[in-house]
Amino acid sequence: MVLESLSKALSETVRKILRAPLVDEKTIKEFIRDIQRALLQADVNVNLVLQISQNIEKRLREEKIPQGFSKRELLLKIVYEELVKILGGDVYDKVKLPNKKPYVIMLVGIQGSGKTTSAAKLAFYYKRLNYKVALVCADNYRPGAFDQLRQLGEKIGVPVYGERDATSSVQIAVNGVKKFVNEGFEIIIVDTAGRHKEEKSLMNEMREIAEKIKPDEIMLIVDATIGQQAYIQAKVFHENTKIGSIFLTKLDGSARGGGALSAVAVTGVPIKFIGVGEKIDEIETFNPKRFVGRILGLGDLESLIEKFKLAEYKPTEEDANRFLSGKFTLDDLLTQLKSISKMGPLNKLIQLIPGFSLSLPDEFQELSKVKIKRYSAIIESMTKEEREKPEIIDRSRMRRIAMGSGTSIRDVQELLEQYKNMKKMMKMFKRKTKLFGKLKGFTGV
Ligand SMILES: Nc1nc2c(ncn2[C@@H]2O[C@H](COP(=O)(O)OP(=O)(O)OP(=O)(O)O)[C@@H](O)[C@H]2O)c(=O)[nH]1
Ligand SMILES: [Mg+2]
Repeated sequence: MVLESLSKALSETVRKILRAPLVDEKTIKEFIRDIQRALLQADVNVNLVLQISQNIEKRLREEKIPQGFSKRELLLKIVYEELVKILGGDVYDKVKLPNKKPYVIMLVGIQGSGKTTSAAKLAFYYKRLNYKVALVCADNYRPGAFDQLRQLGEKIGVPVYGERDATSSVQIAVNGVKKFVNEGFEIIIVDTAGRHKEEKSLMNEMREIAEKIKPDEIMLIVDATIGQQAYIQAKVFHENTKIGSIFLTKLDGSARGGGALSAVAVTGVPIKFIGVGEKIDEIETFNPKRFVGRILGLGDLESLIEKFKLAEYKPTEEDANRFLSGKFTLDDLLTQLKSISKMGPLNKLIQLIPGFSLSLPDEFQELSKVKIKRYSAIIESMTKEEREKPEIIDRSRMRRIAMGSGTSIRDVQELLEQYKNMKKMMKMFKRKTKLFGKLKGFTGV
């Protein structure tokens, strides 16, 4: 798996704390020291490591253990959250699929960082999500750059634009984007050159291309094997052209990947993808929460975190009002699904309605964990438009959504059906609650 050594060290540490008969000061100190050691070995910046350990200790001192939880569980939750934080935290939750057409992605990065390989991986990734994708090779420095991309494009059936003997890479980029926009392509990925005599001329060229083609997203490609040095690279690029996302390559087998990940996350730019091998399908979307769950090697971690969330969940008046206003969009459903487990927030909300002691109907109760995951993935694979107007989801959109979420068309249909029922239920609740007059019960929850 990615970052094998870090993962091994961390999961070992976690197992140790799980086995410890007693979680006292000494065990905790040792636990934190083990984590420090693992992070340092993965080339995470020393100051960052110190900061994490201080945060963990401070939070352990200050946070009360919620009822029904043990100190051990609280400790794990804090460690999980602090690690997620250094990898970008909730930034990922805001990362969406391109929802504008055409959508132009410009790749930048230094020589050998993996731009061309990643361009093809991205094309493959989006093509599988049923987008009409094209590639532009704006690298006229390296002979063979065009051929490299063309061969990759051929493999995945994606057209590649390039020009031989052209003198201006800016012009190639402009021509390529124009051509593919005219031909109705939805995602156009522009590969650029990394080979320049000096940094300044590279930055100038990137700026010039960006000014001319006005990409919707500039994606920085960074080689993870350079470890925490990745910070300087990300910073310099970010200052010159506004970077919208990061693709971290060569995380497979890189012992310093943890350093690279945490270093680029400091820029505040979301890490969208990671490269985990040379092959075209060796690309993964990056989600700090999922990632930390994996490297901590604790299968149950996610459910533990969910349990905490649930215990901490307090519906706001706004939640309640929206819930009852009948404006229950797929985005609302997604939010609910994310915090729901069996006796989730929906139930809590309903119990707040004065005069309502009834529990939820079966179809709410029976949302199993697997289904919640599946439903969330399905909604996450929808565009903004689809979430707002689910009625536009026809069969071809269903197919795309199913592929994007790793589910089947039937699953998508089922989700939409469930959603419709829930929406109906909301309306019914609304009518009923009217009978009970004002919803005073919601305040001061
Ligand atoms: N192991 C591994 N190798 C990768 C990954 N991504 C790219 N590479 C390799 O890195 C090397 C450089 O990749 P390129 O895509 O040509 O890099 P580039 O940034 O386009 O290079 P220039 O165009 O010369 O600036 C190639 O050997 C790729 O196979 C990855 O995720 N894992
Ligand atoms: Mg290249």
